[in-house]
Amino acid sequence: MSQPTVLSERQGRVGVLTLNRPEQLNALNDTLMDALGAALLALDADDGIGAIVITGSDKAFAAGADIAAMADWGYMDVFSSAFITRNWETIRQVRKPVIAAVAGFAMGGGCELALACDLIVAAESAKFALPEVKLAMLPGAGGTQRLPRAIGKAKAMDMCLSARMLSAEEADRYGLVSRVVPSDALMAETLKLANTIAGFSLPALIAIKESVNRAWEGSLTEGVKFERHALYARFASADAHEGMHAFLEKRKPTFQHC
Ligand code: CO8
Repeated sequence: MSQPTVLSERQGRVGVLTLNRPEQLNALNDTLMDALGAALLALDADDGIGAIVITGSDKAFAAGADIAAMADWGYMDVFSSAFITRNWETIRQVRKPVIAAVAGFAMGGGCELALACDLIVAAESAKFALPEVKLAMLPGAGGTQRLPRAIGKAKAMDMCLSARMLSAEEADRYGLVSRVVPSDALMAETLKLANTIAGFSLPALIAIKESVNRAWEGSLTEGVKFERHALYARFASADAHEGMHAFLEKRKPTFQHC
C-alpha cells in the first residue's frame, strides 16, 4: 500500500500536517497538494482546532514542485487541469492561522508554500530559494508576487533571477521568516507558538488574519476601513467582553470562541 503523502495529527487545539514524500525531498505533486488541501479544509472546519502547522522532514520542508511529474507536460495539460489554481490555492481559503515549520530545503514551490502560510518558523538548518530560473521556469505558485511583498523588490529580484539561496539567518534578517529557532527545537518551539495562538479567541484570530491580509493586498485607505469594521465587530463578541473583563478582574480569560 502506498504511503499517505500528508500525515495529519492533532495536538490539543493544534492540527499538524507533515509532508511525507521523504525520498523525493517532499517534492510537491498533485496527489500531495490534493491531500494537503483536503487536510487543511478539514482542520479549518474543525471547531476543536485553533491553529494549523505545516512541516516537512529535517532535510527538506519541500524541494519544490515535482519536476519529474511536470517535465513532459504541455500547455493544454496545465490549462485543462487548472494546475496551481485547483489545489495550490486551497490554502487561501483557510481562515485559521497557518504556520510553516521549516527545516532544510524550502525551494521553488516549497518556498512558495511556506510564503503562503501566515507565519514561518525556520530551523537554523532552513534554506530558502526560488531556483526555477535554472529550469527555464518561473516561480509560478505565487512566488513572484508574495516574495517582493515579503522582502522587497531588490532582494526578491536577486532570489528569482540568480537563484540565490538564503540561509535561515539571512531569511530572518530580510523579513522572510517570523522566527529562527535551533534545529533540534523546531517542532517544540513551533508547537509552543501554535498553542499560544490557538488559546486565543478564534473569531479574533480570524479577524486579525483577514485585516493583516488586507494590508498585504490592498491600499492603506481600504485597509484602515476594513480594520475599523473588524474592530467594531469585536464588540459583538462574547470573547472580547470576557477578555477585557478578565483583565480588569486580574484573572485568566475563558474564551468560548464566539
Ligand atoms: N522534483 C522531483 N524530485 C526531486 C525534486 C523536485 N523538485 N527535488 C529533489 N528531488 C529528488 C531527486 O531527484 C532525488 O531523487 P533520486 O534519489 O530518485 O535521484 C531525491 O529527490 C534526492 O535529491 P538529491 O539527490 O538531488 O538531493 P541533494 O541533497 O543532492 O540535493 C536539492 C538537494 C539541492 C534540494 C536538489 O534536490 C535540488 O536542487 N532539487 C530541485 C530544486 C528545484 O529546482 N526546485 C524547484 C522546482 S520547480 C518549482 O518548484 C516551480 C515550478 C513552476 C511553478 C509551479 C508551481 C509549483
